[in-house]
Amino acid sequence: MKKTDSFEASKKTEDLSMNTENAEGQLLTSNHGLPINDDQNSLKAGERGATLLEDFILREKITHFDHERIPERIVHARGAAAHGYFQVYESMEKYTKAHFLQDPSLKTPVFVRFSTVAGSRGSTDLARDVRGFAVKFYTEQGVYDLVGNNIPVFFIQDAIKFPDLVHAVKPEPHNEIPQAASAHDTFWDFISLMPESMHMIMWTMSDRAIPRSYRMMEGFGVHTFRFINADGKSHFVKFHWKPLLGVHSVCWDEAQKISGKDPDFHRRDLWEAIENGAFPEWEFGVQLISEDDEFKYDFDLLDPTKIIPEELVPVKKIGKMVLNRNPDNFFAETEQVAFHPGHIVSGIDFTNDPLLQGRLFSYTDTQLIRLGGPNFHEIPINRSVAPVHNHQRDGYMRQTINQGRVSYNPNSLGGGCPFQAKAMQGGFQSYTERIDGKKIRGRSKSFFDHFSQATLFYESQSEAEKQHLTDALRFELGKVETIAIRERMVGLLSQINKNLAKNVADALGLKVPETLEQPVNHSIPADGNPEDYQPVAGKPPVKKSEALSMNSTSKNTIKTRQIAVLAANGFDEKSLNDFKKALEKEGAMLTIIAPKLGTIKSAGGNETKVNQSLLTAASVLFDAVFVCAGGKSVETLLEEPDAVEFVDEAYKHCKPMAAVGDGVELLKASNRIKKELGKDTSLPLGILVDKSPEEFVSAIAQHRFWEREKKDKHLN
Ligand code: HDE
Repeated sequence: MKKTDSFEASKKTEDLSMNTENAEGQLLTSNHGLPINDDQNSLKAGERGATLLEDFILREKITHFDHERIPERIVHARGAAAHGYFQVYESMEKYTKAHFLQDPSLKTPVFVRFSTVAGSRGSTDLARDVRGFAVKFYTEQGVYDLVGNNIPVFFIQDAIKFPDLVHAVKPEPHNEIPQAASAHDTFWDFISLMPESMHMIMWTMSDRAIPRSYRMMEGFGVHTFRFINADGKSHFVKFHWKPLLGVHSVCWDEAQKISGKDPDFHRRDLWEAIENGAFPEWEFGVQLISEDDEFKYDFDLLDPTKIIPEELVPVKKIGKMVLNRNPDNFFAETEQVAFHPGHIVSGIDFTNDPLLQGRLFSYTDTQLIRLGGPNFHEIPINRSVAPVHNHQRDGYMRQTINQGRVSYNPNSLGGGCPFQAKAMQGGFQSYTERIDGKKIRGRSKSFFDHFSQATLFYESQSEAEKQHLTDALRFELGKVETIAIRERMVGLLSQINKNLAKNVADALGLKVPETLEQPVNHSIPADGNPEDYQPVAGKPPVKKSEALSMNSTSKNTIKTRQIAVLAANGFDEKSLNDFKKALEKEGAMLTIIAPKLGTIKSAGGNETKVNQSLLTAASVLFDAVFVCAGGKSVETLLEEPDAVEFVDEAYKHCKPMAAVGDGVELLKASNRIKKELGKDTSLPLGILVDKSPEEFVSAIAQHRFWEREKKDKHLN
């Protein structure tokens, strides 16, 4: 029995089981149930003759194959997903009547898809990109989709700019280059003309855009939504997912190398964690703002380029989500799942955020082309566990067999069924928001402060994070060929933070203009007066926000961390066993890496299985490195350039490393480490020689020792 089977079968799992198929012990058949006798040869006129048109078995097989592909998602094409459940900690009745947020004993099934945005279906997981974080709750009152990202703001304020943004970031249309990368001219051309994107750019240039794992990312609903309680009272709400493993990232050099060594790194990581029973968990958090406080802040709650700092409105953790089952079939589930921010339940409602309003149109529309028609809600993964009764009928691939002659409302022939649901029966009622105003194409002035929260984000970062963000901009703009685009970007960055602009400009061979002119906003109507559309200088809502820095994330666990153990024949069994025991006790996963596959013999003559050879393993795929003691083992490893490169790279990427006994000799074979070890008697941060396994556990929990990196002089 698979570990995941031991978990309580959820309602959705039962529902899906009606459509699952298992061929174990069965005869091969055609799609129409005819047992097939020969699946190796087509029907021919004579042994060497032409294939006959009559061969319905061949034709069925090839025709189905020819039609196997559907269009990939226009954005978020590359993804991975898992099943699980959500449970609220205490009733949220005071704020919302949403049924799944009332009863702490209720487990609501969920299906969650994580994704990158720009790359195509086969692109690398480690692109510098936003990650999608889409959750489908199969509630007893219908499907609720929380279609969020791992970054709490967005590039643009109005849905009408979305096709422009996506065209700019996708591979350039003349040569389809580059794949899954924003480091090219069209993206930065667009961005450099759109000051409203600056806050999001700070996030996407930070290490948040290269997560260590989907399991170590935050999720955000981005827009402000509404909670509505049974009395019809509304609260504004922002949604958060907080991973229990903390928020962690890799570094850019590593990301680029992982893309070559294992482009499925995140997909594999999610899959393996669940198969191993290390179920990923997130706490669900809400920031609640009363209706009366709508205009209390310097920023507009409807502006999706703004956060509400947690210092102003704390995140209240109201529940937990656990992912405990991998999909049975990637296409049927992960590919065919159709999310839509408009799939909501009573107790939750929208606001007038103009980005959200546009999304409410887009998602159903895109499923119509992607999944081929209006019945995509009947596909098993999309099917509601709450019963569905209405007068919608027919269309391609209709599955439901509606009985009776009535498909209209009002009707008397069907006894008036199905009945409209009263509010107390869960009938959805839109929030009766008062709207007074002229019909205009325009944007509220309250959306015009484009820089203060970008500054807040930058200034809330740790030194190492600032350095990485600076380097990311240097990399991305360094790949841009048009000098004028780079110059415009330096101008915009100087509005955020002068040192940041200077450090980026230096690397690009540019100068920051002495006098900082207001940047021009090019996103204005043809007859608009540019003066009316200039960004306004706002004040950051708080000076610093700890929650914005990954440095302040929880660093108290090494659960599921991947530890590389370098060893060869003659290794010291005791030191390996001591470390193995201590690390595995804390939930880490060890991989024994040796020059060749098979087994290695300890100095005492006992055999241990090798999990990977130096040829198939790579330092960038691990969180930490342990070098076993044992003179002969270390001697062998020293003769392997791949072993030396392994520790050298782990050092470069600031990973915790431990060596016991002669193991330190392998570390010293790396020039970088030797230089550092030679500096004084104390060891460089995160390098543990002849230390206890427990000290190694604490070092791994720190994730990285960024202090090892070279820093710019002017960072702040
Ligand atoms: Fe999406 N987005 N989006 N988006 N989005 C899609 O729907 C769109 C936006 C997000 O795993 C598409 O089924 C518009 C913000 C996720 O299947 C499409 C606008 C946020 C996913 C679409 C936005 C998201 C999508 C493409 C601006 C974070 C993947 C395929 C108005 C809050 C869901 C599809 C999955 C997917 C449109 C902006 C998140 C075309 C028009 C902001 C996680 O409908």
